[in-house]
Formats: sequence, structure tokens, C-alpha cells
Amino acid sequence: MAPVAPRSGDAVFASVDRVNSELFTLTYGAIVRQLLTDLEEVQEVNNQLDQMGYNMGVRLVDEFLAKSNVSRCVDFKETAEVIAKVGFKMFLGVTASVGNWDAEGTTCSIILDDNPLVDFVELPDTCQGLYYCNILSGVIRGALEMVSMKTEVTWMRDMLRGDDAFELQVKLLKQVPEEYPYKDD
Ligand code: MYR
Repeated sequence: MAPVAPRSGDAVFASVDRVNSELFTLTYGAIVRQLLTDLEEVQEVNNQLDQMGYNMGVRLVDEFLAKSNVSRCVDFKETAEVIAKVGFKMFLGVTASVGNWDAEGTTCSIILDDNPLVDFVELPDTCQGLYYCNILSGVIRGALEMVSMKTEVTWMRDMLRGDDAFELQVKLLKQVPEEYPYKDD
């Protein structure tokens, strides 16, 4: 039998991370499959995934702010960069890039370099119309709502639908000014 070489701490953590990531991917796949079984319309599955993501986003923003040490962003452009570079790294283990800004600086795209949610995934023809990763649009919408930004998040490109990338458009609809809780008098 070949001797078992001790692995360095980093190697152990890397392999635990990989197993966690695979478990997460497979669990997400099982959730989508169950929704497809339980709900009649693919559009309902899209809505349900978006709503689940929204509920997660509302909660994870606190963890994000606590762990990342990110301070308040000066504008929506900085917020988009923070989501792409810090948020995606923290919760999905990948980074994304930001582009396709409109002239007003209120609409942009977040483009994923890599998407672990779709590892091992192949969609049958019966799933046409499904936005398999719709949980992500909900997460972003929910998290931004907690920092006073109402957004609309839409898939523009989806590799599971034959596109060449995963691209989410994030449109800032309204920025609610945060009220200072005390009166100066
Ligand atoms: C601020 O308060 O100005 C900073 C706002 C940062 C919001 C970041 C929200 C993180 C969203 C994580 C998305 C992860 C998707 C997998």
C-alpha cells in the first residue's frame, strides 16, 4: 500500500473547500429539481428561486458587512464592484467583472468568470425558459434592498441557454436616503 503523505494545512482547507462547494452545487441542483417537480410552470420555479434568493440576500448582507470590513460605498458604481469582487468571492468562491454601464451610471452588468452553481448541470429540453441560477438575482436584489437600494436584476446571458457567459443586469431603480435616527436639538 502506498504511504499516505501528510497534507499541509492549506491543502486540507483547499480540499474541504472543494468538497463544500460540490456539496453546495449538488444541494442547489436538488432544490431546483424538487421545485420543477412541485410547481407546474417553469416561470413559477424562476419566481420561487428569485424569492428564495431575495430572502437569503436580506439576511446575508449583515454577515457580508461584518466579515468584509467594506465601508459605505460612495456610489452605485462602487457598490457594483464590491458585489462582483468581494460578495461573489465570499459567498460563491468566484469573482465577477462589472461592465456595460449606461450613461447615467444606474445600470450595469455583472459578468461571472466562473459559475460553480452549474457544475455538473445539463438542462433537458423540458426546462426551456428556466433561469437555473435565478437564486443569484434574488440574492443581489435582497442584499441591496438592505442597504437602501431598490434594484431590478435580470439575466442577460446564461450559458445553460447557449450564451457565451453568465451576465446579470443590475438596474438601480431607487436609492432611499437613510434617515439619521436622532434629531439635533
Ligand atoms: C454599502 O453599504 O454601501 C456597501 C454595500 C455592499 C452591498 C454588498 C452586498 C453583497 C451581496 C453579495 C452577493 C453575493 C452573490 C453570490
